[in-house]
Amino acid sequence: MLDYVLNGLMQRYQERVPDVAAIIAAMINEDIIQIADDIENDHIAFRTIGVPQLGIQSLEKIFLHYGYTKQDPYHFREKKLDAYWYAPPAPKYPRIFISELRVQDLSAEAQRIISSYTDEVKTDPVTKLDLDNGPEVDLFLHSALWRTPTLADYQALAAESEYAAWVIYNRYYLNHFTVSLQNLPAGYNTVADFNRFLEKNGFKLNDAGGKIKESPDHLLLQSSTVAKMIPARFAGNEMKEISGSYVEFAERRVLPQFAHLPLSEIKREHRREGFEAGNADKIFESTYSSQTGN
Ligand code: OOG
Ligand code: NI
Repeated sequence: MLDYVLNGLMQRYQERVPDVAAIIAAMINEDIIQIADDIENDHIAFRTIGVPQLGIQSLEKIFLHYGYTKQDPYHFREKKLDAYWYAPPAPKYPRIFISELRVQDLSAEAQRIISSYTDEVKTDPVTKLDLDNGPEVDLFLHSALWRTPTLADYQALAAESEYAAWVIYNRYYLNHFTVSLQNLPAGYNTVADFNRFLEKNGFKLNDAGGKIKESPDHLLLQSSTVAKMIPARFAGNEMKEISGSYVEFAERRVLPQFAHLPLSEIKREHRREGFEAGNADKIFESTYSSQTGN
């Protein structure tokens, strides 16, 4: 069931984010990988709106049902966001990062706009799903929970929270998948090297706080592309280009207590786990106008 749901998410995401196929093609062309399936997916991420019947507590039910376990919380005061990460039931599956907008921290006007949409969802929709029915869950993750927003509402929200505007339009569409770098061939297995490869191939990187986001322990390094603009149809057929999704890259270094192990023995559990609030704070901006330039 989990395989079905993850495949559905990745398929829609690839269709919406041209950088995904382009990065895979560039990696194959440079002999970094042979086929797309050689890519290890470090994690995927979702964005949600923190109202009682939705938000993290609703969406997480799907993945908890499939054996994911809830891990550490993260807080982003400035961006008015909270998040958790979830460890997968087996190492072959990606970690999951779910964030949620702290709606109560926005202005009364933004809260009014948001609830005019989210009030259409009367009760937690996940409780009504048959989570053992893959196609049903796949359809839920890719269908509208509320009416198509107006462009005016989208723009009013964006002025206060670009995250809010992104979710009101894009809903549960996958926000990114993450190419795991540490097991790639030498020359491509660090964020520094991989960024060089990406830029040589014309991909635009998020440079908020620098192109390499590094945890204070120096063990988790991340970078990401800037989201491409996608044509969006708003209520009344108004069209406007808005940020879609992006691609992330992560390098997890070996923990100091396992530094003596030969590389051939290094497994996932020997490397840095989890996420880093300082890195994440900047990665969120991959869809923000400060990065997209729109
Ligand atoms: C998530 C940003 C944070 C990470 O790996 O720290 C993140 C988002 O843009 O929704 O992905
Ligand atoms: Ni991420």
